[in-house]
Amino acid sequence: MEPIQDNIRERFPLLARTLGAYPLTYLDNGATTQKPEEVICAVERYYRYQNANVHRGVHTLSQQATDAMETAREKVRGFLHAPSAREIIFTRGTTESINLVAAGYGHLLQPGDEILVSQMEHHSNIVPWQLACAASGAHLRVIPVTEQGLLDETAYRSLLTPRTRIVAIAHVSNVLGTVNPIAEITVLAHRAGAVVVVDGAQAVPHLPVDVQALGCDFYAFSGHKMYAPTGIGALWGRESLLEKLPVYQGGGEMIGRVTFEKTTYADLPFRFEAGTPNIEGAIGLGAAIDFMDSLGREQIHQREKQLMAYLHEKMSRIEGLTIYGNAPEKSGAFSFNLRGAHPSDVGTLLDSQGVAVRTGHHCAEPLMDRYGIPGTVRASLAVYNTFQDIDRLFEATQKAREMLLG
Ligand code: C6P
Repeated sequence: MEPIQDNIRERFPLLARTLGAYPLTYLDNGATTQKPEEVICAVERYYRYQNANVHRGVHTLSQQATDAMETAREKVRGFLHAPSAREIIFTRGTTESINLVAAGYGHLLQPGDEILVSQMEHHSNIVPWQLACAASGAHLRVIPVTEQGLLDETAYRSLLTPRTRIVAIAHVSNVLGTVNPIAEITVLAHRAGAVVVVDGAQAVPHLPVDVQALGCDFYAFSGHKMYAPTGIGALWGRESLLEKLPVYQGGGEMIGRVTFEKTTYADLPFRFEAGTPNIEGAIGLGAAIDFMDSLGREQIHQREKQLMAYLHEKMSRIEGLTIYGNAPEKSGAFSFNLRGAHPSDVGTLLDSQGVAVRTGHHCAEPLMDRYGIPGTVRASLAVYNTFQDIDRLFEATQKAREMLLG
């Protein structure tokens, strides 16, 4: 496949916007990406020509909508290289996917069991496990992060015991950009008898992901960070584990037979999809997967790798700039602070120059505590970013520095 060119930007209508006198430099892709024509058109097409509820009607429209949704499920299966589409559950996104697993384990865990999370987790991969601990009497244990922004592997090994039932870990950190070695983490966790739940929110937009090669047990992600609409995402789970997981929500779609005395549940994956699903979201997600496949997942990875290397090299030239996260394998997120300046002041001054970044704790407060900082400025990449975007970030940061620090 051909390397991706800068003209990929033309497929994203929003990127043509200007902000005042400045062209938009969109570097907040870790929060959400812009959407290509293909995705916008797929959603529009659904509403113009296909809209109907799914899995319910015998009429033609309903069958077509059902086919479109199930085709999208198959695309997600292929996207993750999962063995079966029965293992793909549509959710609102990463947060709901992790809550679904954690709520189930809240019923299965015993007092004294342990759940391991890392210090670099997003709140979405902490709070659901705290709730599972509260429900079950299990304990949360934390794998520390090194100064460089890596998981402390020695600590991880010593935290793994026969009491460990779950290891819940980000594939890629939304703050540090660190790519965690999921395959190795999983081998060790399985040896201890634990299941591995991976938060893939910041990985799927950037890296080819193969859940069978990773060996993990659950994998969660959101569509909106990978060019799809908001409000849709998926959970992949190993069929043998999903079969044993208590249901998450009750309602229509998820049942086999309901009487007042007893309700039986539908087969996988529908037993975890109560209520009318986000049909247009699923179709949009399918279109986003087609879009990424048309570029090549490896080509996306290679392009962003070059951008990340340039980002590091260029921003390191700024005096008084601290970079958080210096892992050898890093993807998506680039966090920094200017010595003596508050991150939100820097972010506001960047915005006034047309550069959109995120500032604050990035829903990773324990990680901020680890570094003793209130927050960072975070530039995060997508496939449509260019070297010129990084030059603009560099110049705007230099200017912000002069304005704030003289
Ligand atoms: N991080 C960011 O700017 P949802 O909101 O469910 O789509 O994704 C939650 C989530 C879970 N894990 C990780 C690693 C994430 O980065 C996110 C979302 C955004 O970093 C918004 S806080």
